[in-house]
Amino acid sequence: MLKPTVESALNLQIEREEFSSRLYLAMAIWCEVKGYPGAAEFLYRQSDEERMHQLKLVRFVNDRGGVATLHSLEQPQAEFTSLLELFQEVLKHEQYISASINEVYGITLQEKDYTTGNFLQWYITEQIEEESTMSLILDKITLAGAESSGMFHIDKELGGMIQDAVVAAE
Ligand code: OFO
Repeated sequence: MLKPTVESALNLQIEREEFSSRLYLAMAIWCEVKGYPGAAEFLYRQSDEERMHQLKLVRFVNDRGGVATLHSLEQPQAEFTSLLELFQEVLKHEQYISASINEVYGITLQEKDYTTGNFLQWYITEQIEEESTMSLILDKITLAGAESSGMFHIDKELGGMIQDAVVAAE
């Protein structure tokens, strides 16, 4: 049975994962409309992944005798000045989510809820991977400079990252 402090921390994380999914959806839409199809595919996929992260938490809370709750969410940022600014926001958001997961993990330690702490390890590892992928992308965009030919190649590369992930999953 989940303690109320752990249950409410997990519910807050559910809200944040749902917001992440909506934020990446808004970003994917911006990329698609602005002519970055590769980046759009990448972000649509990220949005789906965040939804999966949310669902995994929802199922865990319910399985452990708690009740997953949903909240209303603020509207995500939908306008960006460039692909560079957009991915700067992505990295900032991932860092914020990592801090949030660490906070929830800290609460499980305080409450001696090692089962939930163990469950959260998956999220901790996932955040390390996501932060490193996003900062790699950001480095590439920065190196490519603002020219449209550089952005064209970055966009193709982002589209290719999706193909690689699909092949790896098969
Ligand atoms: Fe939910 O994986 Fe990052 O944010």
